[in-house]
Amino acid sequence: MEVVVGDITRLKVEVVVNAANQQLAGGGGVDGAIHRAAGYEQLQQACRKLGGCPTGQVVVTPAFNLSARYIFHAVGPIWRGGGSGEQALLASCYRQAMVLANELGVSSIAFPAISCGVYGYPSELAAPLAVFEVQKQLDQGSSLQHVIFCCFDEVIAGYYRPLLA
Ligand code: AR6
Repeated sequence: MEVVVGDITRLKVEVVVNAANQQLAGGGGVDGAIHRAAGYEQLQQACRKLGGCPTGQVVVTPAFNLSARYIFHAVGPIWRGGGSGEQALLASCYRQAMVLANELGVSSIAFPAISCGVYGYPSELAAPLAVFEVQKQLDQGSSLQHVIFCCFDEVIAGYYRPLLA
C-alpha cells in the first residue's frame, strides 16, 4: 500500500476507482476528472448501460482513454453526521472494489478518497477505514500487488501516511 499525491487519472495502474454517484451520471471532483480523461461520451454511454449503482456498491466499465484497464465506479455515502450507516457503506465500497479486483485478476489499483469531497465524509475518519478494509482483503489473499491511495492534496495524504508507515 502506498500514498501518492496527485491526479488519479495520471497513474499507471490497472484499475482506477471513481467516486461516483448513484446515477453514474458524471459530476465534478474526481468523477469529472476521470470522465474527461477517459473520454466523456464513451464513458457515459458505458455508465448508462449499467443503469446506476446503489450506495456502498461498485460497478465496472472499461477505462477507454485512460492507461488503466478498468474503472471501478464506487458510490460512497453522503456524510450525515455518522449515524446513518456511513461507515458500513464506505467500508463496503473498499471491500467490493478489492473483491472485484481479485476476481478480475488485476495486480494494481488506485483509490481516491471516496466520499471525502462534496459528500463530506471526514478524511481523518475515512483514511483509517480505507486502510483497514484494504489490508483485510490483502490478508485474505489477492491478485493485487500494489494498492495506491491517491490523495489530491497533502492534507488528506497526511491522514494516510502514519497508517502505512
Ligand atoms: N485525482 C484524485 N483525487 C481527486 C481528483 C483527482 N483528479 N479530483 C478530486 N479528487 P469528490 P465524493 C479528490 O467530491 O465526495 C461528484 O460530483 C477530492 O479532493 O470527487 O465521493 C460525483 O459525481 C476528494 O478528496 O467525491 C458525486 O456526485 C476526493 O477526490 C460526488 O461528487 C473525493 O471527492 C461524489 O462525492
